[in-house]
Amino acid sequence: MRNKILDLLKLKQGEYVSGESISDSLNITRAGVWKQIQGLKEAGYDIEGQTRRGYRLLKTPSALDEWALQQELRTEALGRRLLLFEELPSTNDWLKNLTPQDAEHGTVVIAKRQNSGHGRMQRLWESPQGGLWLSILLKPRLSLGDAAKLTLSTGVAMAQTLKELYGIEAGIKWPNDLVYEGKKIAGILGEVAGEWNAVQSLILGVGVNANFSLQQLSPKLPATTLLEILGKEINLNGLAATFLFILEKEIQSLEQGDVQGLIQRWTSFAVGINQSVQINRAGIVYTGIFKGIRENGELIISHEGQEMAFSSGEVTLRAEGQYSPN
Ligand code: BT5
Repeated sequence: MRNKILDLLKLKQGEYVSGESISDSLNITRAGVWKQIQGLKEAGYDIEGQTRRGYRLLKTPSALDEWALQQELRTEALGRRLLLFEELPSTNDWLKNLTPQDAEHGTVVIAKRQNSGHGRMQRLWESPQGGLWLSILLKPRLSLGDAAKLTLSTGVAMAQTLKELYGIEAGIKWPNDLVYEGKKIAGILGEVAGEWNAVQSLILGVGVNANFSLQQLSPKLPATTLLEILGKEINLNGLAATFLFILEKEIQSLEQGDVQGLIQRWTSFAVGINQSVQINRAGIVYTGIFKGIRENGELIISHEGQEMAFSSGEVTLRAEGQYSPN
């Protein structure tokens, strides 16, 4: 009902729709219409009501809202099936638990908060209200090796989104943390659902610290939020929609085989290129110059005149004055 009323108001955007015509179209009482409108206002919709003219929609909410997000979506597949929850343990886990018949390409699930959000290696991901905690289920037309590159695409898409929407120049810290002035603003988690050969589903989870203050996070975390940077709340529906749009373009370009383009864009956002870094592999520390990444996502350093490559599961990367995850 709520969404039907919004559809009616949208049809006449900017103009008044009488309570009577809403009640006639949807077969509910005038009091019922009024109640629904109050509910919408409480959800952050700016709806003006005038006694004789009716209602008009002035603004959609900046808090997460399914209808408002759908209006902003410009994608072909991503988010066309969209689920929004008040709270979930983890949006990645929710998609992982879908039955294969339900695992539709492009499904997006968002939670307003997570009580058991996680990062790589089951590290805890703090997910208070006001953030964007979103996961996407993909069945990309890619080999397993190329599908693994989608976490790189996700980092690029988020860095581009933050730049385009807010002018924030976030960097990508290998393998795929998004950092701003050395502090983590977003994290990405790519996981394969079930047996890769049997199911071929990839889950991309992204968490963005958006409309909440640093006090909502553990005090020692080297983190920041969009609210801290911008000093004001952003429209979470716009953030999600723009990110999905840019990510879809990245996925399409990878499906067309443009790995080089992805590596270039990733490198243009990478933090620490051509700088001295320390890599810790199983307790042994290698110092070298960070040269970039290989097509398979491995990090390359030049160490005592030789190139060395490291994969993300096995090492941590540190650079002077730079954020280091754990
Ligand atoms: C990540 O892991 O950065 C991936 C985070 C992915 C979160 C999204 S939210 C939607 C979806 N559903 C999920 O359950 N997960 C995904 P990693 O690189 O392992 O970093 C984890 C580390 O980041 C933690 O050990 C903390 O040190 C730090 N951390 C935790 N919460 C943070 C936050 N909100 N902001 C910044 N840093 C945080």
